[in-house]
Parts: sequence; C-alpha cells; structure tokens
Amino acid sequence: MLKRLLVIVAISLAGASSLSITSARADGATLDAVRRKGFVSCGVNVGLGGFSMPDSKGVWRGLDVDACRAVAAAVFGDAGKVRYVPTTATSRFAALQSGEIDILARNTTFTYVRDVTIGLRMVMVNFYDGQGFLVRKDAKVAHLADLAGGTICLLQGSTHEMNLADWMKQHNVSFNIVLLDTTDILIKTMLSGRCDAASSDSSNLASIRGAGVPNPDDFVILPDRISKEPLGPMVRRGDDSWMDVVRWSMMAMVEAEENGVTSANADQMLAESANPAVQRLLGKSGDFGKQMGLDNAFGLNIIKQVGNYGESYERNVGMGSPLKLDRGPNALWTNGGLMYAIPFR
Ligand SMILES: N[C@@H](CCC(=O)N[C@@H](CS)C(=O)NCC(=O)O)C(=O)O
Repeated sequence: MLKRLLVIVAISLAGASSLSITSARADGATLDAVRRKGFVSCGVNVGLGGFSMPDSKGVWRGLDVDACRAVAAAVFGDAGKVRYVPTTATSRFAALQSGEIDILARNTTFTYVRDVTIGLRMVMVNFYDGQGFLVRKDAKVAHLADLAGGTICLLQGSTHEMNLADWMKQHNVSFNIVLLDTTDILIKTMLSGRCDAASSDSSNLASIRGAGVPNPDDFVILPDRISKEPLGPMVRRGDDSWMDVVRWSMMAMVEAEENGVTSANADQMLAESANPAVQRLLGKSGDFGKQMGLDNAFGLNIIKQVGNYGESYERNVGMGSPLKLDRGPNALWTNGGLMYAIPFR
C-alpha cells in the first residue's frame, strides 16, 4: 500500500515538473496542431549565412532552413509552408518549451544537458562542427596557445564558454574572456581591437569572415578545434510521433544522397529504379509515410522540393555558397565522413 502510494506521488511529481516546461506534450499533438494551423513554426537564427538567413527577396535560406522545409514538404507536400521565428542563443530553448515553435533549427549543439534535462530532445545531426578561433592575420598567431594571456570574445548562452574553460584548465593556459550578446556585437568588438580572437562554431566564423567583416582577407581561422559541436534540430519531449516526422524527414535527405536520388532525377527514379531502397524512400513500396500519419510520397516531396543532403550542403554551405566549406566530417560515411542514414526498412 505504502509502496503504491509512493509510486503515485513519484509519478505526479515527475508529471508536474515536466508539465511546467513543456506544452503540447501528448503524443501526436504537434502534428495535429501543425496541420490545423497550416504551417510548421520553425525557430531559426536571426541571420547566420549558410544556416538560416533571409536572402535579398526575404526568402529564408540555409541548411537549418532546409530541415524546416523538409518537414513542411513531408507534412503538407509543400516546402513553403513554414513560418520562421528568429531566436537568439538565449531565447531559443524557451521558445520550443513554451510551444511557440514546433522545431528549433538554429545551429544548436547537442549536449547531454540539452537532451536530458530541459524538456527537449535532439533529433539528428545536420552539421558536425567544432569550436574555432578567428584572429587578425597581422597578429601572426598560428595556434590558440600563442594567444595565452590575450582576450577572447564569445557569445553568451552558447556551449563555447564552458569548452574554453575546460581547455584552459586542461592546458594550463589562461585567457581573458569577454562575453557578448549577439554576433553583431561580437563582430564590432572584434573590429574595434578589443578581442584578440573571436570564438564560435567554425562554420559560424566562416560566415562572419565571409560576410560579417569588411576585409575578409585580414582575418584567418586558426586550425585549432577545441570541441565537438554536433549541430541539429530539437523538438519537445513527450511527442514521439512528431520526433519521428522530423527525424525521418531529415533521414530521407541523407538516404537519398546515399542512393543517388536528387531533386532533378527523383521522378525518373520513382518511375524506373529497381533498387528496393529507392522504391521505399520514394513511396513506391512500403508504407513509410502512412505509418507516421503522412502521405507515402513524403520522401519524394522532400527530395523534389528541398533536394538530398548533399545538394542542400553544397547550395548552402559548400562550394555553391559563399562559405565554400568542404564536406569534411559531413561527407557520407562511404566517403570517409559521418553522415549515415538509418535504413528505411
Ligand atoms: N552551437 C553553439 C553556438 C550557437 C550560437 O548561438 N552561436 C552564436 C554565435 S557563437 C550565434 O548563432 N549567434 C547569433 C546571435 O544570436 O546573434 C550552441 O548551440 O550553443
């Protein structure tokens, strides 16, 4: 009897604590709500070239934007049915916890604490990154350790502060750390000469170097990478069906690249491919859409409208973009990288 009572108390306590930080937590509630309102509400960066940034016509573009577009293509058959909600490094998690957004796709690093303790779940990595350092070329600095005693500027609310504290402890080197609020302020402070280095995800630094500073050639990114920054979208805890939709929409893009399916050849592959994996991905066989409450053509719609992972990478951050980042760890596993689709079977 006492045991039973204790179990009831424990369940209600756990329920109360997770209720206070989540909304729409019932399984399937998010997909229903998204369908009702007619769009996916996607929390993105206020403007980070390559990841999420409105172009000159106000159209949002980027690798994170493509994750949102893929989900909209899967749910509505229309990648355009997304409303973008700009979030800052500090406001992003609350926006998802409160239900203001359905997906957080904002160059967000997966960590234990973010996955386990804040009522959210990581979905899948869409960019493997690491923390780097941007310095002025004329400072003639070759490695991070050369900056000992200098000033490093970072953004508040990011993983970078703790990474750098760990690094300093481990290497017995110290820096003065200046914490700033936004990337704009980080760039201005760097340009004013107050920081010897700006530190962030190296993709972010490439974007700052490419578009944020007046003379990109005056700056270099050091070779040091002091952390792992696996970036990717997050959803609320408690709605596994929604997590399925987001995860398998993104997985479809990697599976398509692995199988040579592109936005240009998807229709032809659907009609002609004898590869069973391609037939399942494009909805010709199996019920892979239906089992998530979607149309079986969800994969086809994603690939036709958004492209496979490689197309999205090249267009947004790769050789077809101003960032010109090589695939590095984001290459397919068959090419020595870490991108690997869980089988559609
Ligand atoms: N991936 C890291 C960093 C993400 C992050 O917020 N990066 C900053 C730059 S360090 C940013 O995007 N800033 C845009 C802004 O809020 O101005 C994390 O998840 O904590």
